Amino acid sequence: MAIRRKDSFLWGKAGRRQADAVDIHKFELLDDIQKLRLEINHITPQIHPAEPKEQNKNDMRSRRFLRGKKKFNMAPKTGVQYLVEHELLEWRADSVAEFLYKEEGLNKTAIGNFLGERDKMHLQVLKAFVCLHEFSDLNLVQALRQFLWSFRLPGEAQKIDRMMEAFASRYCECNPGVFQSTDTCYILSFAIIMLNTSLHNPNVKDKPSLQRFVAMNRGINNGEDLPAELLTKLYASIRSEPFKIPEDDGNDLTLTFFNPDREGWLLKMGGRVKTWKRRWFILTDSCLYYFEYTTDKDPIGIIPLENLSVRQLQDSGKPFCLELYNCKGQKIKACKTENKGRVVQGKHQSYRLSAAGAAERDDWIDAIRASITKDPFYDLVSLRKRKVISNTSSKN
Ligand code: 4IP
Repeated sequence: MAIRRKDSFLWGKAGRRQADAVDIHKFELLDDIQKLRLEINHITPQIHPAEPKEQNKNDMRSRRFLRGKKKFNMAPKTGVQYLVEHELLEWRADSVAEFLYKEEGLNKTAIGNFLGERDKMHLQVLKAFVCLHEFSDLNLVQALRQFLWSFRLPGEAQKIDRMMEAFASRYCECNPGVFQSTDTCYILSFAIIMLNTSLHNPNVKDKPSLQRFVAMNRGINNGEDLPAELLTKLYASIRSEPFKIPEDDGNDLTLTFFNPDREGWLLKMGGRVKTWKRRWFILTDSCLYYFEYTTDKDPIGIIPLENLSVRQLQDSGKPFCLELYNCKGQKIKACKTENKGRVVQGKHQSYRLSAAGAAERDDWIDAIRASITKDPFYDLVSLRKRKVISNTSSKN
């Protein structure tokens, strides 16, 4: 019994020691837990707000990117400028070109307008954009289908000229040996576009035959004929399927490509009294209309552009001037509404206009020229044909 008591005493002591050790360990653990808890509490505010911050940053970027795209669709240059300013796009030709080529939701008319600008950077972007197209082993019609679907050609002849030139260079680069020169590719591309219009526009009654298409393209390969099989294949492809044009509003490519409508503020000098008036000009249907306000329904004056020419002009009073004049030196046939509402003949020997900047002036000149020219298609192509022919005859 005594032993048992002693044992139990001994056991009790050891047990208590063990229990104490457990207690100490327990307190140590609790202490650690508490410390950890405090540490976590201390760190948590630093971790948690960081997530929404990051999240907010990303949300903000996405919102700005979307806003930039919307701006681009309304005014391409402003949109790109906005994206660049917010570091969402690099102001490098290849980055901008990739954005135009790959980004979803961009308006193809806006892309065309942006690519058509003529300053150095835009020309580089156009080049980089065209280089993103892979035309290797495609025939010319296939390549044109791809190219003409990637943006909408703007209305101005000079812009179309630059774009088709870039296209022809790229096609020849991807398919060496098919044509003897870029000019050949350029001329044939236009011939194909015209063929498309003639074959698929219901207003064109006289549909060109394959023979006529072949005849039209005689001698365009630096004085030589292109292989008949090639022309036959291209003709058949266009006949079986017209070009698909972005935001298609009909098959008439002459209309689709040449709608040089333009509007904007210009200063106009009076006919007899030489005062400058700010007027809202609209260019459409080979006529220039001017209004006092953008919202006016009736124009003050109408200038039919038939038989007129346009040129840049230095004026001591105003910068960035252009002039509409009659090549034969005659008075310009135009009409205007007088104060009392009477329509009278205009009294201008020439119309002197002043734009807000040099680029704007040049764009007006281009647009007016494109509108004056009856068929800019033919003008562009005949210019190249003359070049090819004169090159060939100077070699012989
Ligand atoms: C007027 O000068 C305005 O410039 C007119 O422009 C112009 O007519 C008149 O030319 C010119 O005399 P004042 O207002 O200083 O008198 P707008 O019609 O745009 O107001 P045009 O033919 O340019 O429209 P004449 O040629 O009508 O005198």
